[in-house]
Amino acid sequence: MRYALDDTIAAIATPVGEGGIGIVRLSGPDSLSILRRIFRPARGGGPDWNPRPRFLTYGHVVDPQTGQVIDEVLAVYLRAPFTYTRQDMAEIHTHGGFVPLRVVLTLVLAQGARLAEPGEMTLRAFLNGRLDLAQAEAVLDVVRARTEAGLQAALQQLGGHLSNEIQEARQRVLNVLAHLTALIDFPEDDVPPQDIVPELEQVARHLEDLLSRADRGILLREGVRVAIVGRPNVGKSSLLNRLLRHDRAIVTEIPGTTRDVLEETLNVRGIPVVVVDTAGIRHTDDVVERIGVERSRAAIAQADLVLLVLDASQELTSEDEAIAAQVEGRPAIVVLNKTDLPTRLTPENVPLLPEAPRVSLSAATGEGVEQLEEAIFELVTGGTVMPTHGALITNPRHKAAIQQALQHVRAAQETYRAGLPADFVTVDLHAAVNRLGEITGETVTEDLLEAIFSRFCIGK
Ligand SMILES: Nc1nc2c(ncn2[C@@H]2O[C@H](COP(=O)(O)OP(=O)(O)OP(=O)(O)O)[C@@H](O)[C@H]2O)c(=O)[nH]1
Ligand SMILES: [Mg+2]
Repeated sequence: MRYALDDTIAAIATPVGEGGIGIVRLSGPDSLSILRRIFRPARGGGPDWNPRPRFLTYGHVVDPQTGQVIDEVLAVYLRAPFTYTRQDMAEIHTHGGFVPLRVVLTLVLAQGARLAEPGEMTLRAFLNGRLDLAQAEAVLDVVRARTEAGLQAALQQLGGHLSNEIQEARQRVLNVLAHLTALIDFPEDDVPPQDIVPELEQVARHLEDLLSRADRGILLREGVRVAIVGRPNVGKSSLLNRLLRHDRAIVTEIPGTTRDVLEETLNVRGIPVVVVDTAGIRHTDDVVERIGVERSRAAIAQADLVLLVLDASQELTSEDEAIAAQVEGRPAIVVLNKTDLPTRLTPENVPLLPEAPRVSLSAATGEGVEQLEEAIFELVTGGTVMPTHGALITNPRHKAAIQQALQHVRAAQETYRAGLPADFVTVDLHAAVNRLGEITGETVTEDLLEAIFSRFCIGK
């Protein structure tokens, strides 16, 4: 990634494909002059065209070399610093097809703009102080949100909730540091006494509070993987379809119908749940089925939660037992399917996975499916409700930084209590300040920026 800020970058900001409109976006000092060269407003154009910032103007994109009309568009100029990147920007709203977008972009690049890297617009917003790092990451979380609850959490972070709390904690540590530094630098002067213990204790409590809700927040953002496993024909694919409320997987009475691993995302009370339907596990000589069975085993290993499906209308088989043995030790729910038929298995008489909750249901009628969703939610959240106040940590990077900052604050408290010299205490406090600064971006390496912004889409 290049960190040049003084050139003008451009990219297609809308997704590839057909749509009502598509947008080519520019950011940088030449945005307006490039727009002037290629855009001919329907009225009052020419090189002196002076668009009113933030107002759309109707007209045409014209190739200045050939005079050929490229597309009929709306164009807008956005004047620095009141823009996303805090630079001059322009947008050209073309017809939403791949060719008009590509031709307009090519023309913009021919006028001297450089093709933007992924996330480079947001990187500029960050480097120009429009957003801090946690807010910049929230932009991507908003785009990628898979549930409304996830979107809400991302919007809160974008609005600066998390940043404010982190800044507050960081400022408190900085105040303590300033006091200790004064003691070290001017030992003979009268530095007013300050009890740093309660101040650091408050910071530590605050960080602990944030951490206590982090796993919940990370769930909202990242979701969980749930693998549906069981021997052939017990109704795994029927259950997937039921959970999705549409027929995604092929269901037949032939054992071995599903031969590959299927993935779909569900919303279980705000948590994105990726459900994986697998091939029924059994010994088989069929090459394709055997590969499917291997993948099922891998799906168990990768899942956060396993649904072990049994056919309640039949006695347990050695295959059921063998599969249960593979699931042993992992978070799991035992699903007794086909309760619309006369049943032989009940939640009480199934000895497999004794620790796991049991849910009886019928994938055929839908009876009991809500209880399964309930059980999934309970298991992944520990049953507690989503916090509605205070900032929510949704990002493992932030969680790790807070954990480390907390350790340093705790270590500083220990050192201070032990009566060691002040500069021993300040080492840890400096480290805590730096860790907190990594969240909002005060202390940040180029590698970290690269890692964060390269995950963005081009044009964002
Ligand atoms: N009566 C009844 N039949 C069901 C139920 N769930 C599934 N079935 C039937 O059981 C058969 C197998 O269903 P599938 O969903 O294909 O089973 P599977 O576990 O995915 O099977 P494989 O892909 O072969 O491993 C089909 O004939 C379904 O209609 C149920 O709740 N009640
Ligand atoms: Mg199946």
